[in-house]
Amino acid sequence: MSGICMGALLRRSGISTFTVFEKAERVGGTWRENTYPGIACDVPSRFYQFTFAPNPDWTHRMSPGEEIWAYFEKVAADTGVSERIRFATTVTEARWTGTAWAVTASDGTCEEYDFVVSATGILHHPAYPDIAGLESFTGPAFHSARWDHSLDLSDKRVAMIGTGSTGVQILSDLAPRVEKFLMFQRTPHWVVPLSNPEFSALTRRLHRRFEAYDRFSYHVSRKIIESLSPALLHPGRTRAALTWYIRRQLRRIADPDLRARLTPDSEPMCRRLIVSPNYFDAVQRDNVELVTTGIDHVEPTGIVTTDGVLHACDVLVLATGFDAHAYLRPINLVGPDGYTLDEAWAAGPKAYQTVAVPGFPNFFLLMGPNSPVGNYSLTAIAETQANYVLEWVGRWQRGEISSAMPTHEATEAFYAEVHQAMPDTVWATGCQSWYLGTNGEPELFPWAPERHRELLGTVQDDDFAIAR
Ligand code: N01
Repeated sequence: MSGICMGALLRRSGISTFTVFEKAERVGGTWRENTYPGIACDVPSRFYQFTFAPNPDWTHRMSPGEEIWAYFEKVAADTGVSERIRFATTVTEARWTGTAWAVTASDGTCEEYDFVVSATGILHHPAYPDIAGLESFTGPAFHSARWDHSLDLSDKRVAMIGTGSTGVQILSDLAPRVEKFLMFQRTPHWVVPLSNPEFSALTRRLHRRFEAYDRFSYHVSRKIIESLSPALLHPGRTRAALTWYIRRQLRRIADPDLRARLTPDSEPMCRRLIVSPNYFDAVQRDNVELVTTGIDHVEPTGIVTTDGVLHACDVLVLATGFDAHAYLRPINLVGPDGYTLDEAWAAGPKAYQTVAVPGFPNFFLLMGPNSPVGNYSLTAIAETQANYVLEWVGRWQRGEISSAMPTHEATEAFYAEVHQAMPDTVWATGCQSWYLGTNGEPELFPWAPERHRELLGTVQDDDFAIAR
């Protein structure tokens, strides 16, 4: 998604001398990799699109994954980015030569580029649980991002480990269509129900006919989502009201025992808030069993919990999330004097204002560390960051710079502010989640998304070491 965004903005500014390296055969990133049943975006579609590529044809308030994937393929084709993509090619190394980046790829090529932009996404390295005996299971077993569509699950007992956003969507879609659904929950998550109405033909026609109306809808959706940011960022009335509302939703669970087992002991929104139109109905179905006893090991025929009970199943789904801290690694990024990204990030990923790393000239990240990902629209963040990168590329084109990288001082100053602001945020109220970095601090942007736009709206020359 972010690579398409960068490519499209480059092309719009008249630059075609770039290559997008894509490890797979098609574009789409997370929407290509994740095709599990029930996949949809939990950010309203009107706001989960690029401002330069409005889509009047979204079918739902929160459209299904397949539709989003088709949207990104269309954007890539319409903007001419597709022509610049080298498919089925993995970048293995990018090494600074002193004047440019030598990029080595799996097709045996090594080419020089003036800039390297990492647009590798956040959630693309599946995390597999370390559970004894997992490989001994004799039925199909797969990660949610590697769904096996060849299977007919209608007469199967499906066991799923993991109850995050992915697990909730899978359960909600699949439970009515299988014989039995066993959901293994380690920690309950907060879930908020939100209806997902279909857009009428008239609405779609209006969006098609009046682009201004589409732009208006984008900004309204953005405003609504941004109006909730005080709840995430500061203790106070907005957080209290939203917390109260989210907690109340559990009343939809009729059985007090089930309700108790589904009630998290962390603050709502401390982990990513799960949005689902039908989870509360699905989890109360007769063919759904919630297992909250810890998993001891897996046997050929099922999962054994710590109380010694064997939960027999035919198919095992691992909805166990992703390694969200790898970013572009294992690509070997080597800056001047052989300084590597692994060295720079030995104590955890860090980026100046989310987009650049000291020691690596003309290198930028989209969706880098501390980007305001939360429950926000990633397309909007990518666009902000890609426009920032474009500003540097423009300077280079005009001959104003030959290279630029943020200083250590500016990066540390940014992190001093991050550390100061973070304790007030709901993400720091004490819960485990993929938001947390190795130092235990959320790797998020501790201010409103508007501030991210403001920060990246102007290039601060003083924060950079610039070679002319
Ligand atoms: O992953 P997660 P996800 N034994 O890390 C459990 C985005 N997304 O794929 O809670 C037992 O949230 C783990 O348990 P616990 C979105 O940003 C967006 O669901 O850590 N359980 C947890 O329940 C989201 O936040 C959409 O105790 C184990 C689950 O696995 C992000 O992707 C849709 C375990 C992992 O939850 C990741 O969501 C889907 C073990 N050993 C996803 N190991 C949209 O709609 C892990 N777990 C846009």
